[in-house]
Amino acid sequence: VPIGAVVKLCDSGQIQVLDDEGNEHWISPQNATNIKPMHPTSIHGVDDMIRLGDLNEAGILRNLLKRYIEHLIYTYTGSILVAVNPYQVLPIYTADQIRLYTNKKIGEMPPHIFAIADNCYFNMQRNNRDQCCIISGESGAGKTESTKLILQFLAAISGQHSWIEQQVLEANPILEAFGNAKTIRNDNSSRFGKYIDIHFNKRGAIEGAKIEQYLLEKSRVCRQARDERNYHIFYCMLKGMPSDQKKKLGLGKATDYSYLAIGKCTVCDGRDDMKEYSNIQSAMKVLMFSDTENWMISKLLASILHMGNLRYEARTYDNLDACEVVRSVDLTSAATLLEVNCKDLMNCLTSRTLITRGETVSTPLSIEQALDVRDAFVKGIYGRLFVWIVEKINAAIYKPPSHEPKALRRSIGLLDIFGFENFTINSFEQLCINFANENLQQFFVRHVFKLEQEQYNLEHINWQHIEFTDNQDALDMIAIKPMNIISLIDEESKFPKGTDTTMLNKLNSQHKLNTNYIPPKNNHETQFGLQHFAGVVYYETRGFLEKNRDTLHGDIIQLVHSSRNKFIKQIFQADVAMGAETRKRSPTLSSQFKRSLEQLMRTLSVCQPFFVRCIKPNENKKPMLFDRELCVRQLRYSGMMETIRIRRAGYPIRYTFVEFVDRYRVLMPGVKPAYKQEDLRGTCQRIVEVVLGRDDDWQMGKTKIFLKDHHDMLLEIERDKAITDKVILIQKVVRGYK
Ligand code: AD9
Ligand code: MG
Repeated sequence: VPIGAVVKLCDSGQIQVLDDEGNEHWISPQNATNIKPMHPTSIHGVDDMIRLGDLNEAGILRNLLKRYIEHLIYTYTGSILVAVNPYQVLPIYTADQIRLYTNKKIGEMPPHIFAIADNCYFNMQRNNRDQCCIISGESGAGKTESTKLILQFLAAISGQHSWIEQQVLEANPILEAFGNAKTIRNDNSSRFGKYIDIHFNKRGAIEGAKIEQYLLEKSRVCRQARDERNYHIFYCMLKGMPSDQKKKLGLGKATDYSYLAIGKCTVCDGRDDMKEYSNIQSAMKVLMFSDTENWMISKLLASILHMGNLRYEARTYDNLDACEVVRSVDLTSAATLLEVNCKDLMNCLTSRTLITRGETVSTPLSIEQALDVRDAFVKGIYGRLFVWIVEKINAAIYKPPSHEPKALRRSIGLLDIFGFENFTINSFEQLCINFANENLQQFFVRHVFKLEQEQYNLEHINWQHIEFTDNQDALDMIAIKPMNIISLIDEESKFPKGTDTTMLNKLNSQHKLNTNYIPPKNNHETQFGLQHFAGVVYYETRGFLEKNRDTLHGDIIQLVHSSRNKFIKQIFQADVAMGAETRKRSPTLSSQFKRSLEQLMRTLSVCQPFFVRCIKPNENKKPMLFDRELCVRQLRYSGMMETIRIRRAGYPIRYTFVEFVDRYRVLMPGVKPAYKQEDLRGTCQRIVEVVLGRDDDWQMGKTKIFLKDHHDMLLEIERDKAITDKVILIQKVVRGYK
């Protein structure tokens, strides 16, 4: 990637330059041909990249770098916000800043996440339409922080300081405690996706919200990679819970538990688990978790930790591999907390009941099988607990529409999912995460490139087609076309004899010719690769089917059924009610996930979207470090070049003639409302010509007028003025009569 530099000295043909990263170079005349002068806009940078003179990768990159160094982390591309993670607390989120950004047009103030939030809010009211904010970027890029900032802004300008606003805000610490964890990419990585829909009443005040969650990474409860942690809540509980309570639960410190110490990392720099615990506790109070419920949750968490410490010994019965749980405090503690019979728990964890020809027989499990059963049980508990917690939060914050007609209620949805991931070893979870990101990318591509250009063509305006990279093919292969990857995995999961190997074979034979599929190099390899929009990821297939099936065997459900712990029974209620046969046929994880993503995409497609593109400046979680290679890669795959090009050439603001005349006729005295107009198109044109000038770059289509973002700002400012003038005039008239 070329770098920007300033000439310092010219000496006998040699040039000395200082580059953007502060390094000095001497350049000889032979090499000087590689040097290009910079466009004046690039030297100091621009806050909207559509005004960039050097519209090439190097120019874009330099613009972001230049601004980043000055702590200007936000940059527009039209109304799309690019946010580079500062990895430090900047003084730009104060109450004063909120006030400064309230009720402003995009472009009136320097780029800011608050401007996006303000515009969402304004658009919701102006257009009387639901809005959504799609926040994308890879793991650690800043999606979750951006989401919180938008939420904070919306709560502030909705302006009631009400209980419900506080509840909506306090949902976050709870969700993060149970659903976020330290990974090598991000110390507070979201291991689930969420869509928060915030509801506003007709006066624009927050009246409630609803949270949708997607696919928590359950495997983390039992296993973490090196230098990673389990979910925050475990460490917080062990650090923050009063000792008498801990004693009742038989708890010690984090390093005592194998589920918490596998990653060899039980503390996280910059996080105070003890303080977090008290924050979580108070948030739970705000969201109406009762003391009993809270205690029940702690009991389940503790039982998980005890179960993780169980030790097994191998045995052989009748030449069959079998095992036993070594009797220990952990075993009795787990049984006590789960309120089940200790012997039953032990049986469940070491054998399974099979029904053959109407007879029930108990077969022993090998150590490996037994460990799998235990882990499945633990994941089952944690996953259901998480779902319960989200439901509990929704019960507090979600208010079904009252008798007011539905049209009076509007919403802003914030989408914050797990970002694109590529680890050394990637599994089923990463496939789901990356599949979700492909979906979001397609939503972006569709909205910014496809639908946009379709409109221009339909309306017959002057337009030069802009090429873009479409990830539809990859998405088709993963989840859309017949025999797609997800459906093959699913089919194999339902097939009783299916194994990870037979699944891989099927993927290979079906997709080996697809350019987006990378088959294993030989028969021994268990990985396949996919070319995602954000790069190639290799997936390790071992364990795929098990994770996708996500079933608990009947003995475990039976055990839960026998428990005297009402809470665990409640979170397993649906499973207990189901019965063995239905349970076997219950939908797999990937099919559930696929369905919920489709639902999400439908929801988003009826909203007016805003896009925030988060960029991760370095892999070290460090401030002021701008890794140019890393950044350019993200800009490239997110289609930033093409986005700037289309936003620069395009007309993101559109009104039908009726809408336009009715909104802006105040700008031209004597213009009648649209319904009284005969020549709407002509009137429209007259208004724009007067306000924006005949030669400016706007266009009249067949049924709509096409404008630039800055036109919108200008028109709105003029309109505000005109209305204020009118009000003043009316006041004067009224006073004059007195
Ligand atoms: V993941 O896909 O959930 O793994 P995110 O959500 O994109 O990821 P997150 O918002 O959690 O990333 O940001 C990572 C870290 O960067 C945060 O914990 C902060 O320490 C840091 N960050 C991000 N944005 C900001 C910001 N605007 N100001 C200060 C920030 N720090
Ligand atoms: Mg996140």
